[in-house]
Amino acid sequence: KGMDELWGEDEKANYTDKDYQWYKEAKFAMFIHWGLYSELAGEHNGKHYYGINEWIMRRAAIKTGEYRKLAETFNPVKWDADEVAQLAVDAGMKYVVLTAKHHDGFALFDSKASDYNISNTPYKKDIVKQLAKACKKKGIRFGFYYSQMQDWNEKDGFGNTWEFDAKEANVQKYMEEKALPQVKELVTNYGDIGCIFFDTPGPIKHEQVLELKALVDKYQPNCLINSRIGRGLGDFKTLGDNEIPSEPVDGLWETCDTHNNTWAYSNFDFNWKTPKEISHRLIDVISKGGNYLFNIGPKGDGSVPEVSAMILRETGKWIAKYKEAIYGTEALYLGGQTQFAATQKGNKMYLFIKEWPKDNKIYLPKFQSKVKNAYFLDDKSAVTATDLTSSTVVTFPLRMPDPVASVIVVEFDSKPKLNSDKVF
Ligand code: H79
Repeated sequence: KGMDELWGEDEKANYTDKDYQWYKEAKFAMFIHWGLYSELAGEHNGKHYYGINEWIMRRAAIKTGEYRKLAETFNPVKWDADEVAQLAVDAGMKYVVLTAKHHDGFALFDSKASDYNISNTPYKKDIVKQLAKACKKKGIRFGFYYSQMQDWNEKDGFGNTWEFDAKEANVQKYMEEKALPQVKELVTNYGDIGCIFFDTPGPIKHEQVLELKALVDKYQPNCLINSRIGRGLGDFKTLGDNEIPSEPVDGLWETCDTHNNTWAYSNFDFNWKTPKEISHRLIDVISKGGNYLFNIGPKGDGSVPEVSAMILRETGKWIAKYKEAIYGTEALYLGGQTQFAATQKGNKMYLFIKEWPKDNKIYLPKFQSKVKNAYFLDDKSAVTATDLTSSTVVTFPLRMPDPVASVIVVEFDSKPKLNSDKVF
């Protein structure tokens, strides 16, 4: 219950008139959680904080005076924006979303609206500028995360209950003096912004959301805004953190997912998802019509944890092999099967086999469309797909399964259409 007040009651909007085709086709993207908290890496005053490290300021109840000292030592000399953008490309990701400002209030960009920003660190250089430029160079879109209400550094921001009195907070003043001016800087100084990930709208008022949205729309009319702007005014829906829906969702939506159990880097979390797990979660999301925003958490020195980078590059190899079945596809729901899932494009169904069936057979629900042809996507070797009275059975020859997931293409005489919406 306590957390409910952070999210607002209506974040369902996921329809928009903006130019969203690129977003619909993109499917896979990189989230980057990086900031002063990355320096702490899950540890404060000798105490270890397992779980989400970007919340360490609140979890350890660190006062602003002490937390701000992290800016004096923030010097991520190993950060290389081109390398990170290249990692996104290698992983098969089509856009990148960077925490321009998280709840701790520190901005990774040169801000005139608040001196609590990257310019006033030993590093000095504008990280948003570097990454926006690097993404453009690599041909992928750039977007940012911005915590519009929660700002633990400001007495008028929302959320810092351990140092300030919430009753005294003048949230409108904070919006006018920091959030709106900083968002204006972000949408005017860094070229095209593909999308914005706002977060934890909390007590934000309808008029405040309208003002924020109008500001973004004025300078970036096609920038897609997520539902966590609040009050049902987003262009696409952000599901709950790490949430994959059990059934298809219409409209534009995104699942954001951690690589381990924290968004920001922690020294104490080794629970990395494997390439197979990441691919399977991607399949789950795209078979229901969404985008998969997958997170990396660079260290305080700016380097991406090597194991995280290696796993993403490995995942990217599988994605590259089956790109036809991934990008630009639509949902095709075959029931909540764990063994397989599908996408579609034109008259083709792409059937992802996550667990190879022992009898080399998959029973699909009955299609109205007639099967014309079926084959493995990787080597084009033939597969038998037979229309039965109540199902379509796909039978394949003995072969080496792809250890991540194999993909079978089934071509129909028309757009794949199931006999019934009620499958299994
Ligand atoms: O940016 C990431 C998270 O920091 C952010 N959303 C994603 C994208 C987020 N905002 N709110 N939450 C996550 C909910 C956080 C709840 C908790 Fe906690 C934080 C539960 C456990 C840690 C607060 C602090 C309650 C207990 C400790």
